[in-house]
Amino acid sequence: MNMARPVLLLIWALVVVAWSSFASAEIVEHTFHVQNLTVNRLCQTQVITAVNGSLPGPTIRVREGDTLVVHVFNKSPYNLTIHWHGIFQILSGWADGPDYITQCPILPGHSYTYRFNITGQEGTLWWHAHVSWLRATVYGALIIRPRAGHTYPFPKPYGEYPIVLGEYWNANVVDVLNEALASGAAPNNSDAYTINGQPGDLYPCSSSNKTHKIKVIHGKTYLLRIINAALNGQLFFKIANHKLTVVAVDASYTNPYYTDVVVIAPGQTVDVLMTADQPPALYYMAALPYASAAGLNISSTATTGIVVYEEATSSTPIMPVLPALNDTSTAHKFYSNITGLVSSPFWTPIPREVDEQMFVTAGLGLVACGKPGNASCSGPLNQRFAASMNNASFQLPTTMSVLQAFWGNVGGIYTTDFPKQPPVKFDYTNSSNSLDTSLVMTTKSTKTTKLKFNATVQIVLQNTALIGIENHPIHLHGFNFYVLAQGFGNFNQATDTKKFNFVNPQVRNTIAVPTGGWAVVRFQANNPGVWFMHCHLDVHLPWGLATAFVVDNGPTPSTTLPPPPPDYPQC
Ligand SMILES: *[C@@H]1O[C@H](CO)[C@@H](O)[C@H](O)[C@H]1NC(C)=O
Ligand SMILES: *[C@@H]1O[C@H](CO)[C@@H](O)[C@H](O)[C@H]1NC(C)=O
Ligand SMILES: *[C@@H]1O[C@H](CO)[C@@H](O)[C@H](O)[C@H]1NC(C)=O
Ligand SMILES: *[C@@H]1O[C@H](CO)[C@@H](O)[C@H](O)[C@H]1NC(C)=O
Ligand SMILES: *[C@@H]1O[C@H](CO)[C@@H](O)[C@H](O)[C@H]1NC(C)=O
Ligand SMILES: *[C@@H]1O[C@H](CO)[C@@H](O)[C@H](O)[C@H]1NC(C)=O
Ligand SMILES: *[C@@H]1O[C@H](CO)[C@@H](O)[C@H](O)[C@H]1NC(C)=O
Ligand SMILES: *[C@@H]1O[C@H](CO)[C@@H](O)[C@H](O)[C@H]1NC(C)=O
Ligand SMILES: *[C@@H]1O[C@H](CO)[C@@H](O)[C@H](O)[C@H]1NC(C)=O
Ligand SMILES: *[C@@H]1O[C@H](CO)[C@@H](O)[C@H](O)[C@H]1NC(C)=O
Ligand SMILES: *[C@@H]1O[C@H](CO)[C@@H](O)[C@H](O)[C@H]1NC(C)=O
Ligand SMILES: *[C@@H]1O[C@H](CO)[C@@H](O)[C@H](O)[C@H]1NC(C)=O
Ligand SMILES: [Cu+2]
Repeated sequence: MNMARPVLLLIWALVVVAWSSFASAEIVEHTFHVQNLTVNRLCQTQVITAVNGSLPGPTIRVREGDTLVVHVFNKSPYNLTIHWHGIFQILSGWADGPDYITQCPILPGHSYTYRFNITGQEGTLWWHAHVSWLRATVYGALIIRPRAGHTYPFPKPYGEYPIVLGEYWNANVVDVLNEALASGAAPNNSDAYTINGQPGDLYPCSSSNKTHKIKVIHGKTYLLRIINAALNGQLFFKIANHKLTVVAVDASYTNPYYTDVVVIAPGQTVDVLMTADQPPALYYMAALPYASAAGLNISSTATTGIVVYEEATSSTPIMPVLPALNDTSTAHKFYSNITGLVSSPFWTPIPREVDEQMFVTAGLGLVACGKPGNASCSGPLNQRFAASMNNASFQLPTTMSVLQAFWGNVGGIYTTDFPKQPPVKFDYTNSSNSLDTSLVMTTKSTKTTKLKFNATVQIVLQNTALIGIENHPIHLHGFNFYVLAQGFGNFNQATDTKKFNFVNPQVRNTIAVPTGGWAVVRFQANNPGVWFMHCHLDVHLPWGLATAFVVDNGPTPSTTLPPPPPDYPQC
């Protein structure tokens, strides 16, 4: 009796431990109510579209291996979709979200349930609307922690905070976009950047009690999960007097990278450790744009939040010195110097044989005004602003999603003739041909690239100087890619290939291609479906800076896309 009881307890404990590790994958279920919300920012009230009455919307927390189910009720006046940015969506492409690529929009008054597994990735991702400009206010963090019994590849932080950077208009953002699309001009600039939905107290009517604050205890280390949810602004981010250690980007672990400044493009995430090792006080965290294009007239007021030490006595926060808006060398140092963590459990070796070699120019251009009579448009040369990849300016279908057309073998929705090389070779980054009328005009089409299942794809992304050079953050849905090299000027096959990092390249889902330069990425197309690749500046996406990959099914049921869910929205 005396012996049996501890033995039974031990057996019971072992069973519980074994069961909990088998049963560690959970179904995490949430409901999003998307509807009008009246907010007060910058001395004005504004009706925005928001999830569950908050800006940012709810933070979703899962563990690697979980199934996420989100019921989205569209009670807004606009067509809606939600994208789960950076999630692989293995065999669940129906839940990816970009409008007319993987689904038709959820109409006002309708709903759709997004259901997918989260496997093989952990860290910080986010969700956002993927239609029109709604993601300006429809966004939130999506945090993937290690599964039960697993740990981070760095010392466990004492606490953690999502830091979601945003961009705010004192206007209805759908109207701002539509006004620009109608005239052919560039859309109105935003009025402020934000940290967790607040511009911060350097802006008018943004008193300190509205400014986002995080509490820290002296001597403790915190994990800050920084997300750039801004529509168009790449951002420099600093915390006064504090050093930061980057441990992950785009939910992919990195070697520790020590810095006092983070640079983050829309679509990207950066996880940093911050030790509260300074004298107890108040310290601003602040973000200001990295404006890679010349001549942009953007806000030079920093958005701020406040790091509050528990023992602080002073009430005046200390401000960091931020880089100049055009500090490309600071941006490039950060963007190019981070390396991937080969010892991560999710690391896979870089495939050395390439099946599809692509060279893709990315940048701005113009499309013919096309207004009746000889009316002119308000873009450069009285035409319309446009953007393209390999001179194909992407046009969304209107009657069916590309994925549904692929699945049902329906013709007339998209073509598979996206060029693997630029159709015209020219001195891509030479600013003297910015407005060369023989080069700058482009045309609309829905050209995609068909890929065999599991093909290895390498893409040289080359920025052009047409209209103007600019750093474009190119985001690929459905896959992470290795960033093999980056540089300025025109990519040189002979010399730049030698710079490829096959040892520990950074792994990302969004690459900020250097302004007037290039980046080389490689990925393995091991997931059937339709995967959008596009500029994550929402000023350029509707202009056509996009294309898509159509990846065939593999040979087995476990590599074949299942049918769409019963509530899949139709056009
Ligand atoms: C959103 O709001 C609905 C209705 O109040 C609630 O049932 C749901 O739990 C909320 N979802 C989240 C993720 O907070
Ligand atoms: C939501 O706001 C828009 C204006 O942005 C307005 O036209 C619409 O009537 C509002 N809808 C509801 C249900 O309040
Ligand atoms: C998601 O995970 C569940 C539970 O492990 C599994 O039954 C289901 O087949 C998975 N779905 C996909 C699309 O792989
Ligand atoms: C864009 O800015 C112009 C000039 O300030 C203003 O007249 C116009 O109303 C703005 N458009 C929208 C949709 O807010
Ligand atoms: C915030 O600060 C303002 C001005 O300092 C004050 O009028 C207001 O009552 C404060 N609001 C809250 C909720 O503390
Ligand atoms: C920049 O924008 C501000 C406010 O919108 C305006 O006052 C200023 O004149 C503009 N500057 C230039 C150089 O266009
Ligand atoms: C950045 O802008 C400043 C003026 O605002 C200018 O003096 C400087 O030359 C610019 N630097 C670069 C690298 O363009
Ligand atoms: C990367 O860092 C190394 C030293 O840490 C430095 O020598 C190099 O210039 C950096 N690269 C860039 C592009 O700044
Ligand atoms: C448009 O311009 C062309 C060439 O300048 C001219 O021949 C034509 O009459 C114009 N049409 C209208 C409707 O003004
Ligand atoms: C793009 O195509 C247009 C025709 O649609 C042509 O005029 C232009 O030269 C091409 N430009 C480039 C850079 O390929
Ligand atoms: C895809 O190809 C890689 C080699 O490039 C191979 O290791 C892997 O098993 C393949 N995956 C599938 C699902 O066939
Ligand atoms: C909303 O989506 C439906 C279905 O695709 C489409 O017919 C309609 O034009 C869209 N509305 C707007 C305002 O884009
Ligand atoms: Cu862009």
